Amino acid sequence: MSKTALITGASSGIGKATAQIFAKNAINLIICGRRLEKLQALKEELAPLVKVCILTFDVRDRNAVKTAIEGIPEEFQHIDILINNAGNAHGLHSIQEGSLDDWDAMIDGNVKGLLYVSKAVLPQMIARNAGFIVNIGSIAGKEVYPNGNVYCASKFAVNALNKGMRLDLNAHNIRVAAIHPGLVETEFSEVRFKGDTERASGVYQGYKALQPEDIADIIHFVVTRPYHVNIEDLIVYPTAQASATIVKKDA
Ligand code: NDP
Ligand code: 8X3
Repeated sequence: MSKTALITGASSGIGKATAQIFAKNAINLIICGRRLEKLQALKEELAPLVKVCILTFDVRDRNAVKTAIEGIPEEFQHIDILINNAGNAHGLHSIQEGSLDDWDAMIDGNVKGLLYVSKAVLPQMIARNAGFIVNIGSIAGKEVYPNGNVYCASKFAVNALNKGMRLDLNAHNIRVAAIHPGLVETEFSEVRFKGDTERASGVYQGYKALQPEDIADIIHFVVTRPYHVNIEDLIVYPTAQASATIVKKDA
């Protein structure tokens, strides 16, 4: 029987690439995000391959998350795989200069949003005694870097929640895994630098950054292992990157 995956943050970057590789491998999709037009274009692209359902909600809005997921059409209600991917960094400032709005966006989106979505999806996985949750963390959840403060804190929280879910869901036969990428060339830096495309593209210049497809490929590998295999924690860097702050760039 074909599987169904719910992917948050499917309108761009890692989430979109994951939807694309899942579709090529016959996994039906529930694609989520706030930008409906991006999700519609993705649905148009992938609908010839698999069944696709669009959900638009802001992961920070607990009622919107609950309503959207409870309202999923019948044929998509059996969710085998949840990819908790939605998230972003907002700003790159010292703790004394950071903005409260940016902090709220990161804690509410990256941490509370992941919790709201998981809470809404879990009951049917627990009822079936099966399921797979993949949490997209970051190397920022393993190492704090200068001016990363609150984004790093949000991803350290994802790292802790991954472990917490793994412990609590063990009795329910549910697999839980985290993937922690280093620098991936997506809209991430454009969001972090609030539309400053020059500064954003500079982040990925002078070396070969990871591409969203690289992470999507790994996510697909992780979720297609035999059921008794759980790859719990993976850190993925571009070859040019040795730590959050050490990147070998062309002179
Ligand atoms: P993108 O900015 O390309 O994609 C982010 C996705 O998250 C978009 O689809 C966006 O959809 C969605 N999203 C963001 N905030 C919300 C929200 N409040 N409600 C609903 N959806 C939201 O970045 P990436 O693909 O790079 O990021 C995906 C994940 O990977 C994030 O969790 C990020 O922290 C993590 N990551 C990224 C790295 C990188 O270097 N790029 C490295 C390590 C981890 P929309 O705007 O339509 O709502
Ligand atoms: C994204 C990677 O190094 O910008 O999580 O935090 S980094």
